Amino acid sequence: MITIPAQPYDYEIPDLSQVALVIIDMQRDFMEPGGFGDALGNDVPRLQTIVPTLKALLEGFRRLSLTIVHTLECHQPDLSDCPPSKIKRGKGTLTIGDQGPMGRILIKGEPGNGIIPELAPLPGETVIYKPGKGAFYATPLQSILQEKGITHLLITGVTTEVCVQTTMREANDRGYECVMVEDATESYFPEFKTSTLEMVRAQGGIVGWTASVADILQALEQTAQRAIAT
Ligand code: TIU
Repeated sequence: MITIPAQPYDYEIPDLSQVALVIIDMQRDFMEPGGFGDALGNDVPRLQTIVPTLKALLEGFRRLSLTIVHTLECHQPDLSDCPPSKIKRGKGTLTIGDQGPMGRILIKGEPGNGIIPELAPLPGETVIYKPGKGAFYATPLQSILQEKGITHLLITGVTTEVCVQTTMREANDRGYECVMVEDATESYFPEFKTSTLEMVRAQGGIVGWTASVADILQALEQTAQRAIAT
């Protein structure tokens, strides 16, 4: 059993084989000027603060050969998977499918839709392309997790109260034991990040737990070292 200090109480994982790191939408479209987040009028550079901590967690998972899932919010070039309501929403300077400085906004395969180079997936890591905010809607994520025997998810990425929270709620309803990683998720609105973390762990962990990268890494690495020693 792996025990991670967390809120509202310790989080336990029966075995390292059962946990996955889920990295939500660390894409240029949300992280850099000229992308979708910027077109919606957001303070885009503030998302950069989590890159070093999230990278440390990703590298820890790679060192321990644990399961890693990356997601990207994107649409087909013909927008056949994008509801008209989503295209109309926001009244930003550019909308989904429009040509921007990094290619077409939120379109799969465009330069601006890719994951930032610091966190680029490696071969063997699962990559989920998702048309919605949640990572389970219209994707093979649940069947992939079932096939791998994953029951516990450490959820990270951007933005805390949109795609990260939606994914965590979808996962919780599907029976996964979820942690939202406090210093590996960020929002354009600092108060929304704080509120989301509080909402998740209120009422005895109604949606799950929150924990820090340092506490997670320490617990996972101690367990792996114990396994080597025995
Ligand atoms: N706008 C915003 O905060 N987020 C999104 O549109 N997508 C994700 O959170 N990935």
